[in-house]
Amino acid sequence: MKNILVIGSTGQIGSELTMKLRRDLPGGTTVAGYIPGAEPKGVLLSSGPAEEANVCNAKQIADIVDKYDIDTIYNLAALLSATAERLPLKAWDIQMNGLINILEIAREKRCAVFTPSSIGSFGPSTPREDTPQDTIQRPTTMYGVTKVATELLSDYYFHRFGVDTRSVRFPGLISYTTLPGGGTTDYAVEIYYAAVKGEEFICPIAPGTYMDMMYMPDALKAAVDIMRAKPRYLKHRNAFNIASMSLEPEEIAASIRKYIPDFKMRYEVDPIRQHIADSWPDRMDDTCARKEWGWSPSFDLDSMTRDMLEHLRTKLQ
Ligand code: AKB
Repeated sequence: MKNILVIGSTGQIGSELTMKLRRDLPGGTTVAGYIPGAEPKGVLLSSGPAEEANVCNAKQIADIVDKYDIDTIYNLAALLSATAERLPLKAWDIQMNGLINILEIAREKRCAVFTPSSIGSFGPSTPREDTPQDTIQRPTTMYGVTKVATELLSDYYFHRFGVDTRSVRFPGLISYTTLPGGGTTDYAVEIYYAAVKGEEFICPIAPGTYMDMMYMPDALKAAVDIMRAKPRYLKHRNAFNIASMSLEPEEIAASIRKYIPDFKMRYEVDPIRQHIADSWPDRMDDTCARKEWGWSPSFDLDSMTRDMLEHLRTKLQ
């Protein structure tokens, strides 16, 4: 992993992953791929090259791979779960037609590819507790359908053409740098912004709704470590369960109140997001990731809350 293209570099994951790769892997080039309207700014722009990289434009991506001698592609372009329910055909186009473009380029030009999967790749018939690595995947959302197909297609390209595809199933990701947009787990980020602004938080997800969540530094570590793992130890590839904490809204609110005692939250449940959340697991079993490439998260709820509040206080002051 030396010269890397991050497609979707200005999104929630991409904006931090691009910076981490530039910091942690000096000596190579990490190109920040973006689409018009979501151009990189500030340090993301000044710290390395940026190129327009629309996943649906195969020639554009192939030209970047040639220009920078790219060996690894992080394909982060996606519509998240709630937006994908509103725009299912667009989600299909980006997530599926985009993916096949990337896999074909990777096949021809010998690149490794990381395309994230998600807890959204599971559905209501999946075991909810300790969801196994290999289990029923019959999602009922377009987001989930594209994520299962992403896993299958990525495995297909590995077995059929030897393309080095690897991935993880991300939980809901909590971070302070770039807001997510259109996801079912977004509430777990927005709650911290409301707390720091001194606002009451209106929670769109019902109390008692457990979902896997993870703090961004752990998610970034996973995205890098899986691509650096020794291939001979990987029995699985697309995609590994990775878990860190299983949370419901009241628990996050209680953790925030340890630092902001008068924080207030009430519920206005969004039926679309709630329906999606109810179809996802409560807690994944990540034993395979731990065994096959040493996955281990660092943050728990309270250490994440402390760090989130500290950074957001600086950011929002
Ligand atoms: C979403 O809520 O859609 C995403 C995810 C869990 O994949 N954050």
